[in-house]
Amino acid sequence: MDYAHSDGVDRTGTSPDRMPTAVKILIAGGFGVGKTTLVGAVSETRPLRTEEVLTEEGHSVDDLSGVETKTTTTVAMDFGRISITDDLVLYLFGTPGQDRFWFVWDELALGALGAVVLADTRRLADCFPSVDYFEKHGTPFVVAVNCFDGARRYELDEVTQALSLDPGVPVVLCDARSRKSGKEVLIAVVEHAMRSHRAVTAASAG
Ligand SMILES: Nc1nc2c(ncn2[C@@H]2O[C@H](COP(=O)(O)OP(=O)(O)OP(=O)(O)O)[C@@H](O)[C@H]2O)c(=O)[nH]1
Ligand SMILES: [Mg+2]
Repeated sequence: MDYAHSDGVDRTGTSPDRMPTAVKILIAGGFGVGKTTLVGAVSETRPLRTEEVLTEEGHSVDDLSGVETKTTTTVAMDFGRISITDDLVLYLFGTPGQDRFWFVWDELALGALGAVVLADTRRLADCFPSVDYFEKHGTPFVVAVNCFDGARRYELDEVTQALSLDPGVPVVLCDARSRKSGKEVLIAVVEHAMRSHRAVTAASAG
């Protein structure tokens, strides 16, 4: 797919100093699902992180099952940048995974073209709040199942059913540690968001 021209704008023959289109994508999902890992794996610039150390005192509120080796958590956001083509740059905003940081979501979500909801099949229900949020706000999103070692593999349509997703919501598998895999997820969300925005535009025109 040629993203540069998919918005209907003819940019052939434009000057070499033209600015690429920049879009904002959110990386969301439950606690410890790999959001910071994904942003770090794909970002071309050194990612900005806001990590704090998980303390003993927090163990009663932070459910570490499945991610027992985790030592830090995101308290505000992750930020990274990746060029998909010469004409399209994505700015990635990773959300904090814990409920007590919900208050930053509305700020982070402002102006986002689309979102990735990362899911861990060992704790699938943890991504319900993210799915609910994007459904409620009409933000196009894809669900990316982060394939942790040893986690049970599910069929993609089992994930669709378990999360009661609209059948139009793409579900993909990924490895959040892999740049190639992360980039494929981002291409999936850009394609889905463009399809959704075109459908909305067509419906309001006709
Ligand atoms: N085996 C495996 N480990 C992973 C994968 N993705 C992330 N991890 C590990 O899982 C832990 C959690 O990853 P983070 O990227 O911090 O998760 P997060 O979603 O940003 O966490 P919060 O910000 O606290 O919600 C880290 O120790 C990662 O190294 C994966 O695909 N496979
Ligand atoms: Mg994080």
